Amino acid sequence: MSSLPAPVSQTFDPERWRLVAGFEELTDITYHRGVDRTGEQERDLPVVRIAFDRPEVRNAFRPHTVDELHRVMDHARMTSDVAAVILTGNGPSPKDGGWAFCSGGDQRIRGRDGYRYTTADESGSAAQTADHIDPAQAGRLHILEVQRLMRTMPKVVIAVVNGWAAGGGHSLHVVADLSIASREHARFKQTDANVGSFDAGYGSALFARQVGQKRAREVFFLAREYSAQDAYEWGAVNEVADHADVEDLALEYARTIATKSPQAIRMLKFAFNLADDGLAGQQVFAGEATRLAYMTDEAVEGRDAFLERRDPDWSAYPYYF
Ligand code: S0N
Repeated sequence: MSSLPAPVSQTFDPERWRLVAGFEELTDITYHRGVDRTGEQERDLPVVRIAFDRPEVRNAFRPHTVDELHRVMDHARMTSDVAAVILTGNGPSPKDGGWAFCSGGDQRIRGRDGYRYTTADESGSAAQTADHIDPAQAGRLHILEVQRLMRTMPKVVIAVVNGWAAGGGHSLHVVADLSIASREHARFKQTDANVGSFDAGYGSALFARQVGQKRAREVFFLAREYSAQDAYEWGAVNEVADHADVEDLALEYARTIATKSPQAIRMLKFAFNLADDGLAGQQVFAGEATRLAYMTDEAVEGRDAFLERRDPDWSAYPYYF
């Protein structure tokens, strides 16, 4: 039996998780694999937990946070026995006990010319000079790449909103496939227009598809604060749970999803996305359809005919079943 991981959040149960090997050096994110330790042998569960780990700033993300988030999300995407990804925020804040899912982009390091921050600098200070511009990061809104990854990965992403979901953090919950909210601590607020930013993609347009145009415009234009119950009533979250239970509930969702056909879940996710994602959504759906088609005898006949330098014989494959 391996030793238990350090508790990274008050809602985190070390008995249920192990650190993912190769990701020990993360600073802004924690990344764990679900485990079942109830039997003789420790057994991996088909779920990972990704959490923002900057509770002192309500889990705001700086460029380095987004780099790490993208890396672990992509690892989760490629881990073939992972069916679901839980995205949440560690907490509470050591400063004031406040809870956050994510409060969006770290406003201290947002610059007119894009991000002027290098991963070597831990200060997060706004006083960066041209000397410190990292060309690989300047001006990048690469949280949008994370959004696209969440949207296109063939797994179910479950947002556990255990505190503030504000600005770009609100958008991440919108992009997640499912959301669970803490009855006591989840708060929703779209602050983008307060700080001169605007998620004019999924964060607003997909949100409007979820809750309706009038409500979405209210949320963005007025930047009011809303409770878990409000979000539930709009259909923006799937379930409201006691704060102590939100992660258990997410694990239960993940374990249930893992009892379903992986192919069916994947095709359904891409089908749900298709209309809203336009040709990019069609491409993702079509990629899966093509992959399935390659497994048919008909497609094998086409391939073999080419390799054997003969005309394909389609006679066994009807135009109508
Ligand atoms: C979340 C809010 C509502 C919580 O209020 P509460 O509970 O009263 O806590 P505070 O006292 O306000 O906060 C506690 C400490 O945390 C710091 N802090 C909170 N949020 C941020 C943040 N986003 N960036 C930096 N620091 C943050 C507070 O300053 C405080 O620190 P101390 O203890 O030192 O005083 C409330 O905190 C709030 O409204 N936060 C700001 C939310 C916000 O406007 N977020 C940004 C919105 N826009 C985006 O996210 C767009 C994406 C984005 O910015 C971006 C992303 C990638 C690339 C570029 C960009 C870009 O636009 O430039």
